[in-house]
Amino acid sequence: MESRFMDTALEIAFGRMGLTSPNPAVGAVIVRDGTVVSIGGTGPCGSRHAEIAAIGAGGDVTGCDMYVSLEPCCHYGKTPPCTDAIIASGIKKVYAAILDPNPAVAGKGVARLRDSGIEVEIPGMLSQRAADLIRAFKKYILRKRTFVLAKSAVTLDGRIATRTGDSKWVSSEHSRYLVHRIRAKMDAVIIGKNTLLRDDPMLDSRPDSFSDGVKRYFLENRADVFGRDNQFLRSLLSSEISEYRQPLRVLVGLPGEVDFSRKFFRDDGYIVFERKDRLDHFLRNSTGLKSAVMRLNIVDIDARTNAEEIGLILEELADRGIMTAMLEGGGLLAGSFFDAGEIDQVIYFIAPKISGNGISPVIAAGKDEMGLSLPVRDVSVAFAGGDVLYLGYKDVYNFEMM
Ligand code: AOF
Ligand code: ZN
Repeated sequence: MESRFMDTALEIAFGRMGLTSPNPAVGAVIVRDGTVVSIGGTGPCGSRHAEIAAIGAGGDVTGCDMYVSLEPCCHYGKTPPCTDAIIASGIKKVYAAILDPNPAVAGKGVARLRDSGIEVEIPGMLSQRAADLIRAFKKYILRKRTFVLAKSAVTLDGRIATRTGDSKWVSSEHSRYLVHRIRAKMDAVIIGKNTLLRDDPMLDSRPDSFSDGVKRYFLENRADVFGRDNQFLRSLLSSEISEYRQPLRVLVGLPGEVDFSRKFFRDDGYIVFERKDRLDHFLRNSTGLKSAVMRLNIVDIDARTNAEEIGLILEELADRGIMTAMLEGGGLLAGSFFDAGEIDQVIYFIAPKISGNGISPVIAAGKDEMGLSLPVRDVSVAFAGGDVLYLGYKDVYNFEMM
């Protein structure tokens, strides 16, 4: 096993992230005698899988090895099983980084290959890196809910804005550039109505608008990752991202007045969620809002509690093929996801400044004892300009469950 080939497969997988949902992004590399013969990545959902792309690009691959970032599938989904194509191609050995958490596959792909005489190895040391690329898929496939990344830029005293609400800017240009790169990998970004009104954000991915100095900073050997060697973070810092996908804009909570001149409403790439009881109340009390609501992409949520509301929003998004979403403000929005137990990942940019007072990134009901705080696990840290980028997850990636 040569880990450099799996490095390539993982890089390809990262390159496809955000372009395949709700299918996981996978990379495959075919090797003969220590030389790469062909590579492939997962196509848009419903089209070909990474292994099929690599086999298709490889000519005669009899006797070759395949390195793939996820166990090859063995079921008929929207496409036929990759295992059958691998068997037919004459590939003699498969290195798979991790098992597929999809119960339809989950080890059966490996078994199918072995039954046909193909040697399969799962090199454990690479499983961790592959796992971080499919965390969202795992939640999606096992719970049919969208994976939530809570992103914040905070001061050393943990504020996302001063006491007057000013927040331009907490973090460095380098950090903001990375946020645009993260957006390119997200299926959706979510804001609350206060952020809509106060910031009028675009919420698109515009890394090209940053200076060459910032772009070069990450390419010039500053891309060290400390703590867990997280593939998503590693690639985020230094890979070329050639395709910038624009995420769906999601607004949770309708403001009392809908101002269509907000950038959020500039085209159809948005959706608004509001609780059914509140929407009915609004509509009874405002004729203006009634005509505005007719023009909105709005989904009403029939929920009685906050946790129920957030759960239904994440199920509705998952139904629409949204596998990943990033919370982009403000504190109340993150607070309601926190209270609902639906923050799966955090990325905090910690800026070297102290504001003395101001707004918290998570305004929730809170916990009475420090021991009840949400633990953040599998932590990685990197530098972004003068800021520290801190990344972690709610859950430890559990390989045994699969
Ligand atoms: C692979 N290679 O590149 C990906 C896989 O509906 P389908 O046919 O597209 O199958 C989707 C399932 O296949 C998905 O839920 C996951 O288990 C697996 N994804 N498998 O062999 C790939 N993206
Ligand atoms: Zn497949």
